[in-house]
Amino acid sequence: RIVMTDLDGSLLDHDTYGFSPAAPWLARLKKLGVPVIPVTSKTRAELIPLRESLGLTATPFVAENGAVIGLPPGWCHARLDRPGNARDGIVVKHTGVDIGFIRARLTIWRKRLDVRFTCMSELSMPQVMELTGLDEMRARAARQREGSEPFVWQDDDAALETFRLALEGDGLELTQGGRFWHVMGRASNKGSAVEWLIKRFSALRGSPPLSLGLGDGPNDITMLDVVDQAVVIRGGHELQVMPSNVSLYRTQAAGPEGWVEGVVHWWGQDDSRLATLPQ
Ligand code: 2M8
Ligand code: MG
Ligand code: MG
Repeated sequence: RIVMTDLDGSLLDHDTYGFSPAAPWLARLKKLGVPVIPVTSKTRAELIPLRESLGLTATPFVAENGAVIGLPPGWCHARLDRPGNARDGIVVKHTGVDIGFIRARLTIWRKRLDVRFTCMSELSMPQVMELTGLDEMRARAARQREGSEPFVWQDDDAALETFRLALEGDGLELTQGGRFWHVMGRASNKGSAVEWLIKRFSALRGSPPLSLGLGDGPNDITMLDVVDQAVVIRGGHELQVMPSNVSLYRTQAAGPEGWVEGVVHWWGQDDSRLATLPQ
């Protein structure tokens, strides 16, 4: 078995970024050897302290909505991956388009189309902190992007559609998180990254896992479409489009309480049911 989870608004509270209601389940899954994989808009820099506090340093992660995948040593393949050069031995894969190209195209289209938006990299540090509720260290880490740029849209819906078409011609795509729009390479999204990790898991363990996915936002739909069991966690705003997964559960509770509700829905209250589920 394997868990693929969004962080903001799902495993983490939308406002406080706390996860205490989910802590007992994280401990239980760890004890059972079930990998819990963060699949998030957050950056690699943000994930360093977060994976530590969540107790998820031995599992892979998907950062920047799929643009970045990190593999810890236990998930590396002797012939497919070069040894990680970072101190923690993580092998980093960049699946999409470089941030320099993304920012250059955003600047060009803003001028040509005369549309209004502000990128996270253009906001001052106090503005990022104010908008997200992150402290200074975390806000700084959120700005260390490698393959996706968050922005605040300040124009109308029609202009957004024109902007979307323009970016499409550059091989770029938009996706929507809890507070920001994100622009990234068309080949990268949470769903593709999750499929890739499931294949890697299958190659390493000899058989495919039963996968459970949890998320609250439009950017989670591609992920919730490729897992065996899906959970849409109640969020701040109603999803316009629902995942098409037939095994879909929608929670009553939001954030980490909703996360627990979703895990319990599929995998039961107690360890006895969990232990009898297929691997
Ligand atoms: C951004 O991501 C969230 C995901 O839902 C959003 O779009 O609102 C990213 O900039 C991420 O790096 C950051 O940690 C988060 C903070 O709320 O906002
Ligand atoms: Mg979210
Ligand atoms: Mg997210």
